[in-house]
Amino acid sequence: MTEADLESHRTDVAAELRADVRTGLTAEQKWLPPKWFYDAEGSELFEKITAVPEYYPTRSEREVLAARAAEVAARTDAHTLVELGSGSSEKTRLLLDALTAHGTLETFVPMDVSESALAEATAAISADYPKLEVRGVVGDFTRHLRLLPGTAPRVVAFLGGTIGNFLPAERAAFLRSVREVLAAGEWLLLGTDLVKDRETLERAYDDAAGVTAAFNRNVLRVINAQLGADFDPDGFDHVARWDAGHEWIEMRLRAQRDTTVRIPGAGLVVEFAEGEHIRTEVSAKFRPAGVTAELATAGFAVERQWTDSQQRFGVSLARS
Ligand code: AVJ
Repeated sequence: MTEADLESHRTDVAAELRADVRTGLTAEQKWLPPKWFYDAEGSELFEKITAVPEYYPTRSEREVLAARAAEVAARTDAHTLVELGSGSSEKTRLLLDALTAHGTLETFVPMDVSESALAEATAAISADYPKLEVRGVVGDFTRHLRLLPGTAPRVVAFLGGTIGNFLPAERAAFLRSVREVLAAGEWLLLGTDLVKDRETLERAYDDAAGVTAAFNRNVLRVINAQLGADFDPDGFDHVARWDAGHEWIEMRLRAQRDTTVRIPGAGLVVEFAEGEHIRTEVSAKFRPAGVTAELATAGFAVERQWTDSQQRFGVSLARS
């Protein structure tokens, strides 16, 4: 992107945050979209979450990718690897190594809403893979998919279980939109966290060191910084609950007392009663057969499906 593009992108992003805050914080049941966690600080906190002992998804997915990356390369003959929500692109190296060794890869396209995380990742990958063309895209993968460059066949990797952060209807729409930008014979590599016991799940989202709690509260700091709000993040408790009916983890921020928050950038004054919460994230967990069915509905055929040795996390390779 040029500086002018970046600048108009930032304006876009600010307007979107304002709209999301207005919609979410004036709703009967208050909520905020999880993508606003990820400013520079939030992206760093997420990286720290991936290292806490309770948060297994990153390690479980890495185990699958380490075991299967060569098979992904052999089956897909990918010329382009696109990574949606790439963050630090750390697990992606397993794929880049395999695809480079296979000899077909030309271009890597990491896409992320976090400009800082993307800049760091792009620089690091370029340095380590000098023959690879690296084309970072700052953008929201729910809206900017059409911008994806690279020659076919492309593999679009959507890892980490981030698909679980969509609500079911958004998830269906998203998978369809990915299918629509791909030509027949291109690929989606999808990471999905799997349904398991409540204790393991709730611990993963409420670690003893409090990193996830800080990550959750960070969304209030983002709103303070971007919209001039006066949230006291420490006045909200971090809550993570397994919802067995929906099969998702729900993260909330719960007001410790009656609170009035001013959000001038959104033209809002928001009242919280003691105990009232903002839903800040859902993280859906999946069953392998359900993933296959949802992908089929979107127009993908699952060719391979893998899990780690403890069957905690799934990775599906699907053909469009
Ligand atoms: C963005 C999907 C990787 O839902 O597990 C981690 C974000 N939230 N801890 C997830 C998150 C709380 C995460 N992913």
